[in-house]
Amino acid sequence: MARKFFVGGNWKCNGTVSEVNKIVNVLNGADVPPTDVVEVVISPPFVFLPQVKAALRSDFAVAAQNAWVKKGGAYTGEISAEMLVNLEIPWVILGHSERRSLLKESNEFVADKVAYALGQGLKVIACIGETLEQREAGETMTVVAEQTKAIAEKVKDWSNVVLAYEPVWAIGTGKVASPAQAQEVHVDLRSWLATNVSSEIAESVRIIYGGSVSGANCVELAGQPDVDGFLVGGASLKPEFVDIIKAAS
Ligand code: G2H
Repeated sequence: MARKFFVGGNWKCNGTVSEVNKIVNVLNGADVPPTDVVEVVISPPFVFLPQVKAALRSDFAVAAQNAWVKKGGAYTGEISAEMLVNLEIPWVILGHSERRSLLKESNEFVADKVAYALGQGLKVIACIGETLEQREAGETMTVVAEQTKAIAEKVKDWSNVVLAYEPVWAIGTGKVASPAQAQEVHVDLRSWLATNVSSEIAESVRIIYGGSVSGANCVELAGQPDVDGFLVGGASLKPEFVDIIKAAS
């Protein structure tokens, strides 16, 4: 079965009420390919989730940028998967490299979060990717495989998982991976999944690319057979995000 193109907009820790309204207005007025061609998911900061969900066009979905690793309770400052489900937020981004590096989220912790969120009925954009140091040491696939293995050990049903390959050196730096670099890792990752999980999952799971995706580079990246979409940061706050969605067609 063909993998449907997926475009996520990760707003990270950005926005005000009026900026959010402006971006949503641009998205709502955009002429984009239909939902059988592209799945679009917008991920604002937690505090704007209800506002965005209420105002956003119905063919786009919303995602949280994180969720707590288990049932809520005495965890000050955290947001539980149950709360997201209660608010009818269908998606969550987990394991973003900014959380792995700045907040020291380990492979195991991320995997526990992925498993818990899936268990609560959320769909998960699970992020993986190597640092520049690891790439230069020839460790890209080792790192990406370890991150994926931690998830694979705790997740059996991959139907609600999208894997986002985001090389850390390309994130917010303007240094996008070349289409060939992205394709190479996506192919290796798919082959790792075929060997270590199953050939069906390797074939069906969407592997999207993230890291300085823009209106200028999205078409060539989208042309790679194993690039099933994008997780977009900086450019998702700008009108060019619409061009990135259109790269699906
Ligand atoms: C990678 C990406 C979105 P940017 O973090 O997840 O951000 O497109 O700004 O590099």
